[in-house]
Amino acid sequence: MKITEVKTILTSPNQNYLFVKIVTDSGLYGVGDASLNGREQTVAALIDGYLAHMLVGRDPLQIEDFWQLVYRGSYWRGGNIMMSALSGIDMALWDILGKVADKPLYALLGGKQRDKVLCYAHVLGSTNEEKIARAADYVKERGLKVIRLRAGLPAAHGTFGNQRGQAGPKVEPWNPEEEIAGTIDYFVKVRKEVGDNVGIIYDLHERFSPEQAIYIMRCLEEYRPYFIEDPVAPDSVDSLRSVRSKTAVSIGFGELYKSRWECLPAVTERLADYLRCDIIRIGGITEARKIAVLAETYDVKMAWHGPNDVSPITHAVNWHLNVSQYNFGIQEDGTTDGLIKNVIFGGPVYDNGYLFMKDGPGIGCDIDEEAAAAYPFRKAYIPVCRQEDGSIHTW
Ligand code: CS2
Ligand code: MG
Repeated sequence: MKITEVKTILTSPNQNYLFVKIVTDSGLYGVGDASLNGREQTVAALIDGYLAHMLVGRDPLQIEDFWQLVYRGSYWRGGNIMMSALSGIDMALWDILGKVADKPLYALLGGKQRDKVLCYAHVLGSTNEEKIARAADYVKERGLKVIRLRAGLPAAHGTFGNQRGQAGPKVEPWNPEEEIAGTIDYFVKVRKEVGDNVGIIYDLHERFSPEQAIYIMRCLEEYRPYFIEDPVAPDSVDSLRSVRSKTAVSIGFGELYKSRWECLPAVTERLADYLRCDIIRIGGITEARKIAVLAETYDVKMAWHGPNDVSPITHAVNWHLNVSQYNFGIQEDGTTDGLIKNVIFGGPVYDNGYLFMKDGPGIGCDIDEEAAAAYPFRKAYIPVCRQEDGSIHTW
């Protein structure tokens, strides 16, 4: 079997996405997700301009070899653009392998250890009052066992605040004292609203300094967070070490990691209880299974990143990894029932706090290219924060 064509598909139903479709001379093809919110066109250019030519004519089942060829063969290691491109291609190659073997992806990873996947959803809204009411509704009406709150008062409008067709990033204000007080107040009110038997994750979204994060986490300790996510930015491991050494609540970390090697301190020093790598950021399925085993070795659970700016293809890959891994922790369910469902078919289905998927070969998703073309790509940017003095702050 040989690869005959590699397509990149940019589309913008409810949000921008980038897909990879790899076609073989047998007629079988595989699909992958290479979406990188705010930089999709650059990833597509890398695939179209450099990587596609390296794939055509290759045996699609030589997956690991291609991964090493791109990661080590490029000399310039990794980075978000390279790893997103590699991840999308890697997913498509595993999808082809599953179709050749006529087995679902989880069967290629060692088979199921569970049939359903515990998940959590984002509680979003434009005011705290709205979000607190929605949190209660999610628990009572949708049966969620765990919910996720996010820093940023109020939450950005639109999908992560990015409006398509912008000339540049939307600017949101950042006032640390207001945010610290608001974060604690919001969490306490949600805890009172949903009771003690519901897990509450708070994504601090890399926005606080170590001392601010330590203060917040100590204030929240008595309210038992399920985990505090991204208390600090990933750039300085010492910041995470400082937070870990001075707090006693679970930490989820890692969605911004771009390689297995970046994960090492958080895993080998147990600076995190939940490792939250993103399959697209980290190098796809080939890399994800290695990272899960690394984390298992240090008793760290996996909580793969699953926002709504990755597609049902990535959510499906998360699901296959989750059912087959021993050290599965919990899955973020940022899936959207929006227009993306007109473009990508298949993927996990939510029911009463868990995610399920029906059996099928490979990843279990497909793409309607005509439907994708009906939603032309429109450049969008992730918002930025500026402080009162006008300086930039992590969004
Ligand atoms: C967030 C993400 O879900 C999360 O954990 O950190 O939604 C993040 O804001 C987006 O992926 C940014 O595009
Ligand atoms: Mg996050």
